[in-house]
Amino acid sequence: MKRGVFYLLLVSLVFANSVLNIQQFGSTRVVTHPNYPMPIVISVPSADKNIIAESSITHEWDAPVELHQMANVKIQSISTLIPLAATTSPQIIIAVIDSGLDLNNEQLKPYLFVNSREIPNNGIDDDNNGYIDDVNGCNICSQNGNVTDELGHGTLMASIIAQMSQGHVKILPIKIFDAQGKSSQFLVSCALQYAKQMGASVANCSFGYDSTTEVLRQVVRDVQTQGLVIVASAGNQGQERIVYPAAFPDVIAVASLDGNDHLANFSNYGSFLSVSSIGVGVLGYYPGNQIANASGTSVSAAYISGLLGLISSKQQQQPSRENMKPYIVDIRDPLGTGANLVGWDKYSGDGKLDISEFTQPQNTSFNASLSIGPVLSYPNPIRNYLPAQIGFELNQPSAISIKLFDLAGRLRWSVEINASNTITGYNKISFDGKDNFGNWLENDTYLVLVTADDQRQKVVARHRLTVIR
Ligand SMILES: [Ca+2]
Ligand SMILES: [Ca+2]
Ligand SMILES: [Ca+2]
Repeated sequence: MKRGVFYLLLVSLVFANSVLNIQQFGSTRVVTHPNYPMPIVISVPSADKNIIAESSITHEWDAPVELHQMANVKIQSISTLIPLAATTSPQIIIAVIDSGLDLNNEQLKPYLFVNSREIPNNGIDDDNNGYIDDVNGCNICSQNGNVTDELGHGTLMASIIAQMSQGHVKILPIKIFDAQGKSSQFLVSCALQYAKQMGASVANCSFGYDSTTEVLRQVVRDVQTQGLVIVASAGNQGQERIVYPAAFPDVIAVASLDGNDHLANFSNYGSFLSVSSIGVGVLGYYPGNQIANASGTSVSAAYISGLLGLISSKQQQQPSRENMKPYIVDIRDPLGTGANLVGWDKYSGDGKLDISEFTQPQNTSFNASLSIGPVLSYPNPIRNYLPAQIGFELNQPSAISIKLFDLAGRLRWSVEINASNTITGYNKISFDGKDNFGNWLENDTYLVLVTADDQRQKVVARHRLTVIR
């Protein structure tokens, strides 16, 4: 084979793998991708009919899509998953278009969408929707129900959505990202249509790209017309920058705030922003009994999707941007510069959501930070070989470790207390004034470290205790 012919073949192969074929039939367009047998069907508003002539065949390049990887994430293994709220009706179906879901996560199982028209594991597409055995979600790439999460991102988003919804959502995982976090706009289009087809009313899109295909633009408009609300993250480049799908009309575009309600340093922003939400240090599950402390606009989008599910369910309405309005709180100083930006601004959108009327303070929330109050002891100093009590306040029961060091830094006494022996409120521990070998501590000042550990956070409080005999 001549070299020129070889290159021509190679070029046409690459071309064939990345070009969408668009066929027009009256007011519908059928779009196919050479690698994926399932076409997507778009209904075209009449005003658009001139874009492609009737009965025509056109082509468009497909374009790559990248997951919004976390700006920061710390992952740790835990022995027990923190319980989520019990699921309750009415429920809103939220599609999580992402890297899949850890189906072995016991806490997420009650939240999983079930496709009752599909018989599991029989290798047959029973409901004839183009996807085999898609019982608990769908893998668009392999056209089956294998949503194994190779990245963790999808499981994290699903757990944040479940948590923020307080039990009012079902999660429909739709996998479009491979183990490298890559996908394409055709797959996004398929995923949005699948979400709508399965009855989802919200689609969480924690991913983005700078430029968009016309096909995806039309699919977004099409599913929105049918009532699907799209929530998308603004991206993590820390720039004023247009990112899709967040920047499509009527998509709820979400930026990240830090704990002070200021725009997080990694968050993109711009004219397309709708709202903002906490995006720093948010906890969620990772596959394999792990927990992640994550920061990024992905997290913020998931937060808003979950809250939208909660609000809509409480209002007994289909989710919409309008539902959120009564709960929006304006952020006037989104950069912490003392500005007074009343109403919508390009750093925080309309502001953040305040759903405090729905939160139960007694609920030990997944996102509540463990805290320990100041450590006290009585008497202090310890005198005349009398026992003392060490006390501290906890905001939730947790395992406690108390360590007493002398000023040379030597550990002299320690005790471990199970979480079941602690209470929310003031806890008291007896201390007999003796070291771990049973000897009286000599006259000195000692450092007491009290560590509370609820298996996802450790918090430490310090105290000085003096012994005078
Ligand atoms: Ca099916
Ligand atoms: Ca089946
Ligand atoms: Ca504002």
